[in-house]
Amino acid sequence: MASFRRVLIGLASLCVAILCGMCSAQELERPPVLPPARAADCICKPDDTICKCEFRVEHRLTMVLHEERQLVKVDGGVLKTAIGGRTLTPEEQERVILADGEESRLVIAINGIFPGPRIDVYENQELEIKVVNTFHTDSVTIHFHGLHQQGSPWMDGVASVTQCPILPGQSFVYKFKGYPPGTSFYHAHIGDQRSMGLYGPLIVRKRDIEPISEIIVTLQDWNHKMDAETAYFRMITEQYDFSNPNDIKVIPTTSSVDGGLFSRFEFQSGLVNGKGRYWRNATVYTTSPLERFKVRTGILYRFRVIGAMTLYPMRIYIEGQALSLRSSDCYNLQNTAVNSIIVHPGERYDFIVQFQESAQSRKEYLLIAETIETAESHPGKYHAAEAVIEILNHPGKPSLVPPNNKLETCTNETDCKVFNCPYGNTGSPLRSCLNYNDVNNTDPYRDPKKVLGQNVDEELFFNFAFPGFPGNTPGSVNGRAFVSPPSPLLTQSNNLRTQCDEAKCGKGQICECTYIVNIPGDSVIQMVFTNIGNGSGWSHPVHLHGHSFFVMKMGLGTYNQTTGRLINETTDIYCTDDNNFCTEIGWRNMSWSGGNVPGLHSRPPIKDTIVVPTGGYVVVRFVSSNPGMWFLHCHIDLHNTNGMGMVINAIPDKHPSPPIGFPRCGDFLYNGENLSYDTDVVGNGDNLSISKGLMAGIIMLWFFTCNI
Ligand SMILES: *[C@@H]1O[C@H](CO)[C@@H](O)[C@H](O)[C@H]1NC(C)=O
Ligand SMILES: *[C@@H]1O[C@H](CO)[C@@H](O)[C@H](O)[C@H]1NC(C)=O
Ligand SMILES: *[C@@H]1O[C@H](CO)[C@@H](O)[C@H](O)[C@H]1NC(C)=O
Ligand SMILES: *[C@@H]1O[C@H](CO)[C@@H](O)[C@H](O)[C@H]1NC(C)=O
Ligand SMILES: *[C@@H]1O[C@H](CO)[C@@H](O)[C@H](O)[C@H]1NC(C)=O
Ligand SMILES: *[C@@H]1O[C@H](CO)[C@@H](O)[C@H](O)[C@H]1NC(C)=O
Ligand SMILES: *[C@@H]1O[C@H](CO)[C@@H](O)[C@H](O)[C@H]1NC(C)=O
Ligand SMILES: *[C@@H]1O[C@H](CO)[C@@H](O)[C@H](O)[C@H]1NC(C)=O
Ligand SMILES: *[C@@H]1O[C@H](CO)[C@@H](O)[C@H](O)[C@H]1NC(C)=O
Ligand SMILES: [Cu+2]
Repeated sequence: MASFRRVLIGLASLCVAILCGMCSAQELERPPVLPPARAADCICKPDDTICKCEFRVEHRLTMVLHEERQLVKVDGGVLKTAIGGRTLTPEEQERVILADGEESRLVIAINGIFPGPRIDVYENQELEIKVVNTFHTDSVTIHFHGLHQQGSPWMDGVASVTQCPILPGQSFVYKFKGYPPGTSFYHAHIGDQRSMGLYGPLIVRKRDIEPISEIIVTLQDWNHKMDAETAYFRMITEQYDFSNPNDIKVIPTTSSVDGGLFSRFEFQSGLVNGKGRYWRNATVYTTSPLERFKVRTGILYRFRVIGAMTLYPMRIYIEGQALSLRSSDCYNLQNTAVNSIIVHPGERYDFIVQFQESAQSRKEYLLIAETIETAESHPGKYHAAEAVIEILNHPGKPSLVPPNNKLETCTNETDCKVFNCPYGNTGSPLRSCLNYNDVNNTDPYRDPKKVLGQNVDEELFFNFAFPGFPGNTPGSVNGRAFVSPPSPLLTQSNNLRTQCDEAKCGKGQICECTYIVNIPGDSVIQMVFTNIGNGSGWSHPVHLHGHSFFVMKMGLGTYNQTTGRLINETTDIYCTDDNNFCTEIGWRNMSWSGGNVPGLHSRPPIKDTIVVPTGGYVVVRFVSSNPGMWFLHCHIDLHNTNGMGMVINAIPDKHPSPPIGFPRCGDFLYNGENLSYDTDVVGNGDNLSISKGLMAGIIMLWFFTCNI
């Protein structure tokens, strides 16, 4: 036995020696990714058959040295100990969770960092992420946003839909394939934990793509006072400005240029990769250090921008630079030169920038992601996330407190192009709008042929809004506010007791239930997402799990051409009920039914998250081929937890079986000697055989050795 083990170890180290040689060679060729990988990150090697990482989910405080238990303050862009005022060493600075440097606020960290570690995986590579919940009270789940989970629907991470919440003290291994390739992210999928920092980048790489330097930008809106539950209740009630005790004021809801509203989650600071500064008013800001990307002129940089915001869409641009749009949500778009891109919560954008040396060039440029709230709706405030781009080969010293010149060279004659407006026009001659009707898909990996044409197999309408009688206007889809089941729908659907009751739901009624719609396999599914009727008017980026869909058409209302304000909602859709709750809707022109919609895109872009314009609609299509229970919801967590979500049960008769021992959970309704719930045994998935176990051990050993 002992000798057998020695042979094994010998074999393993031989493997390690050979493979490590290979992986370091690969590493040399790979151009840099900024920010550089840290020990906490999960960086897979191209040849790993299984890539294993551990994610310890924990609470941390901002502005402390965690190990030393010392409070930290910021002073003129420099971090110092709060008591004693000693300047931190670079190593200490790295360890401080900053956010906006205001207060010492509770956040969620993974492996000690905020936002969570970067996952860097290769296309179709197997990932095993062991999530360890070290919280005292809260449960967690993690959703890998944008990944299809084909064949592994139970790894989708939606609490009560695809799995039981992971309880404090428990671990759960997420095992799935890295697909599709592109820029994605992972985030909490229970309650509003994402707003506390439970998210991180997830990059799926093609093995053969032309190498290019990369800059990863995660965007977050930040409130340094509210935890997740407080934010939820502030949205439902009101929020107040207590700064002057003699004059307590309600903080009003802000809006975009079309009059579209944003819920009450007061924006205080924007964060790029967890760092930002708090603009006390439009001119005075705190000096907390920003994320800093060190670049060189003449080199192409691929920016991978991830919309991890809780609520606010942000328009991203780089001072004085043109952006070449390349992809969104993992799929390629025809190269389009734009000046800025509006990123909605849940969306991702890749664009390319090349910095040039010229007479006007500077040592530093700011990357700015400004919310799309109008100036009038938040007077005296500036709401933006910022990061510094430092040109290494330009003379001069970097600044500790970079100024914000908000340099954008738009004129009436050469207006700036804004991509992905959720409305018709910007209300300014300086900027013009492009949306998904105006860009073409150039992704060679998915052929749109099957979804083109004037016929579909299934046609579904989903209205995302807050309709209802005053006092009862929950977030809902088709008037149905989502109720979480006691057990995961995917694996313990027998326990569901809150099915939608057609007598209480539907035409002109508001109900609370677990809304599930079945779709068949091998079919062209058309979904029409709307944001209309009583309870419309709020921004909703809609995200479908398990799929990427073709965006066939974006339909808008009518706008004032001068001010950009919405005048009327779209007239293409007809609401059947007298209350205008739009719980049952259809095309006004009946001849559009069955897929015969005029103005469909001939080269439709592919997305998994799309904003539904206020007063408008989006037509999407996909071929149904991924059995499972897939959540379809507004990606603003606060709206989703308020009920704006539902489940697409894809190909119900083809659901695969979960792995053996997959966790089960549910109510306990005391019923004497009788069992009140189903006892069917689940699982006939993979049995871990000995040879597989040994192989995994060897791979793990290799992985860890290579990482040192
Ligand atoms: C911003 O705040 C500073 C300091 O409180 C004050 O001096 C300044 O007048 C304010 N500016 C505006 C535009 O309100
Ligand atoms: C740009 O157009 C707006 C509105 O048409 C006008 O008010 C403004 O004066 C123009 N600015 C310039 C520099 O021409
Ligand atoms: C998109 O493709 C269509 C059809 O090939 C073409 O007519 C159109 O000009 C393209 N749009 C852009 C913005 O290139
Ligand atoms: C929604 O409809 C209800 C019932 O007709 C009405 O009382 C309420 O004022 C409407 N709300 C809006 C925002 O139109
Ligand atoms: C558009 O807004 C302008 C400015 O408020 C107003 O004068 C004009 O009448 C509006 N146009 C329409 C069609 O409502
Ligand atoms: C807006 O819709 C109303 C009701 O359908 C209609 O009477 C009005 O003419 C529309 N206004 C515009 C500017 O389209
Ligand atoms: C209904 O739609 C069809 C197809 O687009 C069109 O030809 C027809 O004119 C429309 N009817 C009305 C009343 O708008
Ligand atoms: C238990 O089940 C038996 C048989 O179905 C039934 O007669 C009995 O009433 C049940 N007991 C309770 C406490 O529900
Ligand atoms: C798993 O292992 C059990 C016990 O060894 C065996 O009976 C069963 O057939 C195996 N299942 C599969 C899917 O291999
Ligand atoms: Cu929403």
